[in-house]
Amino acid sequence: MSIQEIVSLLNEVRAENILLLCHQNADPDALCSASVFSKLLRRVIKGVNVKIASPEGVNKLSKVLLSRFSIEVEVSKPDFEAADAIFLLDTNTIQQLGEWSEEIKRTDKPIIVIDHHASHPVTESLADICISKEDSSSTCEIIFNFFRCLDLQPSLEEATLLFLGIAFDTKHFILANSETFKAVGYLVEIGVNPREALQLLTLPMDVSERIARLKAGQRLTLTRIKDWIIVFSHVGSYQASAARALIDLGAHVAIVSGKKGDQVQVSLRSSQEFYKKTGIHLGNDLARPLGEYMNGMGGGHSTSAGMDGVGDLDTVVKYSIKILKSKLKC
Ligand SMILES: [Mn+2]
Repeated sequence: MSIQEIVSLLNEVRAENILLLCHQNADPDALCSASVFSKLLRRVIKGVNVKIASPEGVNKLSKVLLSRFSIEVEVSKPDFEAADAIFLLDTNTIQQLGEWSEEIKRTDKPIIVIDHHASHPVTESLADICISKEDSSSTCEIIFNFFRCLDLQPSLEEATLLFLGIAFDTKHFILANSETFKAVGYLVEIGVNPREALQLLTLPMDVSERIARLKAGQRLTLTRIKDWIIVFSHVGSYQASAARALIDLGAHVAIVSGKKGDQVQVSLRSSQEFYKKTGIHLGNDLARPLGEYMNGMGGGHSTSAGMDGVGDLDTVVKYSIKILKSKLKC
């Protein structure tokens, strides 16, 4: 499946109005890929009208990009009836479209998916064309390759947006492969300034977040289990940011709680090294049982998880240590 097939489908249905959808809370990869793709379509199909919409708005970093670049995104429900073709960008399941997913199920207009996550069977069955390239770092990298296929060159602004999407999804190139670096090299040759562009992906931290992080450091208690350094702390807000900060300070696992009445909210983070060497999945192995134990719910990813429950901070500490000790066979 290629860009040529997309263009011929759009010509076949004489598409005049095209709708590009991002996932909820669109991140820079979703937003930048949609923006650059809209410009590419306007170049390839003369007179076409392309709209970008993102259910429930865009995320914090994307908001910074919206203020910096000329990108128009609708956050209220667009006119699905008026669209001759609908694209889903960086969107793996239609659930990621929130309430708008009903429109996708209902429509008889062509649906085209462009994504870099493993394709979901339901999304595949709804799509007329499904380009899901799991080996691409980002949707922006796929859009970049469309330019190559069409023998077109991105403008400097387009190149910058593609660079930003790729940088964001690869965690500033930590997850990049050789194809990604080739694409990035090309974009930099067009004139993208990596240092300036990357600066746009760092959110300024407000005072209350800084204080929460510093207080978390001040209040931390440290436990060693085998060679692993586990730290606990508590702050009134910004638990997730504080937990990340404690990992940066040197902890292998950071568990930061916040208490509101008898409710306790916990953010858990671990280093990649901890996950790789112990196989302990923070979401499944720690946050979930902790949530059950504390009459709440917990879960998340391998090195980043959260839990909401009822009880005190002491219970969080004791039960977490108990689970970790048993998992680490102490
Ligand atoms: Mn992405």
